[in-house]
Amino acid sequence: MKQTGFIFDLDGVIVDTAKYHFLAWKNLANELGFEFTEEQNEFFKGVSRKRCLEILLKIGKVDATQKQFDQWMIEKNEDYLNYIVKMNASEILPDVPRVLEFLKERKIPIALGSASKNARPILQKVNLLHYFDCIVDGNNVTKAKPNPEVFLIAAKQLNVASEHCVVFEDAVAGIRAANTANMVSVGIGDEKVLHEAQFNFNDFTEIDNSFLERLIKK
Ligand code: B16
Ligand code: MG
Repeated sequence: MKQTGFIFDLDGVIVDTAKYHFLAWKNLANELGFEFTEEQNEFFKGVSRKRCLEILLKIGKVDATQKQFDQWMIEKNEDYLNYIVKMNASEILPDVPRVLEFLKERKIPIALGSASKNARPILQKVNLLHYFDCIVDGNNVTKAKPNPEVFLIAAKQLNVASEHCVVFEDAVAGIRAANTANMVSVGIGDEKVLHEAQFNFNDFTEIDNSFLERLIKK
């Protein structure tokens, strides 16, 4: 039997940091004189910080010099980090620890594959860092999802063939990245949005141990 590897996205899969990203982008939008809604924030999920700011400025019809752009990137992240420092294990999404523990007990390699450059401190804050054999995040990639780079690097670091990797994702771009990498894609969230995934669940409470066993033996 071939070794199976599991790759988890962070935001929207392990923790709900989308609400903090939203608040930080909203604060910046308000400072620049326009509104930013939760509906608009949906399009920011799984998208890099730089790309998010480009979209935000388009929404607000704001032109920026390179210097302003860089400054606003820093400002948004500092604001975001002020929310992150207050995070704790209570913010882990339901049943994530059970799934991680189940895989760990079976010595299954586990990776994080996230667009965030703050992945490590967040995992540390919620006390989950020790589950991960490798962390691949926004600091390690040059091409954003839907490019499969983040997951391909993770598979390589886990020393598992791509076709034997399982990816949990909440963003369409992430599902596409997993499919392009020839990995098993599991959508976490709205099935209508994530219909390109091979499997769909609202959250990890719907994923039982027998399903995980099946993925391991695939
Ligand atoms: P940062 P994921 C993504 O995380 C978020 O979904 C996205 O909204 C955010 O802009 C991106 O990380 C970059 O985050 O500003 O912390 O580097 O879903 O890929 O885990
Ligand atoms: Mg995500």
